[in-house]
Amino acid sequence: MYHVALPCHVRRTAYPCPSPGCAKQTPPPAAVLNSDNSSPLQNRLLSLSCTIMAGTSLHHPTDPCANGEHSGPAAVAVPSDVGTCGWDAGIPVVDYDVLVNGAADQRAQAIRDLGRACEDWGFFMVINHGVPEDLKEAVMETCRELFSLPEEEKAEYLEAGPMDPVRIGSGFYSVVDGARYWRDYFKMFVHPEFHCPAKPAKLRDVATEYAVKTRDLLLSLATAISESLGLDRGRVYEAMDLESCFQILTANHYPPYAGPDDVGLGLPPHSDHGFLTLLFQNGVDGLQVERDGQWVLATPLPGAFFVIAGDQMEIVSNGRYKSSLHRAVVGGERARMSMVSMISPSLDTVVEPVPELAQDGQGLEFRGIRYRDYMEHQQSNKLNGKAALDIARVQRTVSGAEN
Ligand SMILES: O=C(O)CCC(=O)C(=O)O
Repeated sequence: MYHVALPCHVRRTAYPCPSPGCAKQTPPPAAVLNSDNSSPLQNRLLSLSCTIMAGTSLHHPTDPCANGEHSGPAAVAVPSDVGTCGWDAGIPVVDYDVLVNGAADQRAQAIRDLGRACEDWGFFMVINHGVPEDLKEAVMETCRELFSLPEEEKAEYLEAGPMDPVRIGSGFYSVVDGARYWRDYFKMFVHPEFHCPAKPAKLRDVATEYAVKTRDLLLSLATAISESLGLDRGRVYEAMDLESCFQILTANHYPPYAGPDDVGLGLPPHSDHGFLTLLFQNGVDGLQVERDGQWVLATPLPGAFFVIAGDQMEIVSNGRYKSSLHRAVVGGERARMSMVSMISPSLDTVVEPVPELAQDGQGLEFRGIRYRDYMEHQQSNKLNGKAALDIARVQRTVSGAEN
């Protein structure tokens, strides 16, 4: 068993941060207090003792490590420069209805706000998005049923690798993790080909509908993002050949936390390998996003999706929009679930920056890379923040020459 001390988690909170080194020691104004500060996770995340559990199996039915096949996990890398409590996280909110149906001036403002959200955060919430709440609930509930199926029903997917179309496992990719994370996952490739386990029986229909609705939303956001970059609305779509986009649905299940400490890691800091990710959760917080070197707890508005910029966004925008570094933190007695829908270019698309976005005199920040190669690279290695992007980054010497 291995313990790593974790400084204070940055979050909105009703109490002064007790962490040593925290810059803000005064309580927030009443207007930004959380209304629900009584949930176990909320309270635990406020704890002074923010310690990561690593190296302990979940002892959960879907945990491929539960039989102890791994030994001697290494330390989890945890940023040490966190510790300031963000009383008001200020995560940007995009009103999709305004973006699509607003009057010209409202729309123009919404596009500017979207651009700022992508530039400053690479992360925002989208409201009035049109994906029905009962469909969201149905897809999450069906995935919950999948996690609880007997082991033998899932066995064929437990050994799957990152490029297999259906995959069930624990941690990130337990073969390379080097530490155990408090998370079970279920991934399926849903576009251009739809892959799905036979059980639960209703999964196919529910996931098909959810995949279509969230894909439409993400593709529409892609056109608005293109505009926000000062390009034609179809430019990013065309540059990434999103007509034939690739889509993955992922359900994450973080069982009630039973580690030795108050808080553990469900997923270590990472950015997503794709272009754009949509995420919602089951009412239990735990997603944290990095902003200016600090971790901010992402607490959603009712019904909102989180939208997360992925590495392909950073590449295609020539680094103008950064992919978001985020992680999942667990603690408390309630299981957490999150549902992820991610779109990317097709596996065979070579992704490169849109040339119009080359900075004056600076050229392109990234070289072209086939998305399949990028995805395989990021998914087959230990998660290490945004290090995967380096494979596509143009390295320059001090004199400015490219390597
Ligand atoms: O569960 C969450 O909130 C984060 C999930 C995530 O980052 C992922 O699936 O890549």
